[in-house]
Amino acid sequence: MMFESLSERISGVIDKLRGRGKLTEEDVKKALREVRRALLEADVSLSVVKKFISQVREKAIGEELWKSLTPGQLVVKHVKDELVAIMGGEAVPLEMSADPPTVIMMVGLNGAGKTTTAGKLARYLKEREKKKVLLAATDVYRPAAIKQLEVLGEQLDVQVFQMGDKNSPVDIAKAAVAHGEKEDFDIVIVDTAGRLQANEELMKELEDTRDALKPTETLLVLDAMTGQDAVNIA
Ligand SMILES: Nc1nc2c(ncn2[C@@H]2O[C@H](COP(=O)(O)OP(=O)(O)O)[C@@H](O)[C@H]2O)c(=O)[nH]1
Ligand SMILES: [Mg+2]
Repeated sequence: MMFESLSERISGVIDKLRGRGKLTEEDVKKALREVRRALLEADVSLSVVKKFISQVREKAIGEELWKSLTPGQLVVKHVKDELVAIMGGEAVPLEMSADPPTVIMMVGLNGAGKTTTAGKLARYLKEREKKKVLLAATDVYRPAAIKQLEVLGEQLDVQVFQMGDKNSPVDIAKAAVAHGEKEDFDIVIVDTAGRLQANEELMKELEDTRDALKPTETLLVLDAMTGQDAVNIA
């Protein structure tokens, strides 16, 4: 969502350049100023923005961009290349445990999309990677959270492990992993309850679950609108 509005703004700046023939150095500077403002308003950190702008400017000036016949396209290319570089370039594959099942724990704030993402991940691992996946329902706090996961599991034809809401999340998670071992599951995705960082008791419980499970991967699910506070949540 964040990158949609950001990319719209950047496209707007670029379109202004694209429509014209030759550009002056001043045109390019002005466009980069607008890109800079768009990035800052999208909550990209100042140091990242500075680096981004200076990289694009360096490349653009190196090519004497404003003398080119299609300067707009070149600016688009540089902006895009740099955005991809900032976003981390390549995707990192999920780490699989040498001793199955691989345990993946979904963490993140209330409503961030943990359960939805657990479902998407389960489908991906099942269909693309041909893995036997178990979903574990450990959100015992929100009414209907278990049901939500069960409905997802049914839609995806993925087994859901649950023990109702009378057991502790740690116990349910441990039992789910034991079940996964016994039944030869490749992967157990543990859907946890939402966490507000301010809530110390719940944070502690999440840490206990992590310590008990020693998950292969812990995935932090964030809303794209979170911005720089994401660093604090992590
Ligand atoms: N637009 C949008 N909505 C999402 C996305 N992921 C989840 N949601 C919605 O956000 C709400 C909370 O999602 P849920 O997975 O239950 O969050 P959880 O509390 O972290 O488990 C639900 O209404 C979802 O339909 C997403 O990628 N895009
Ligand atoms: Mg949930």
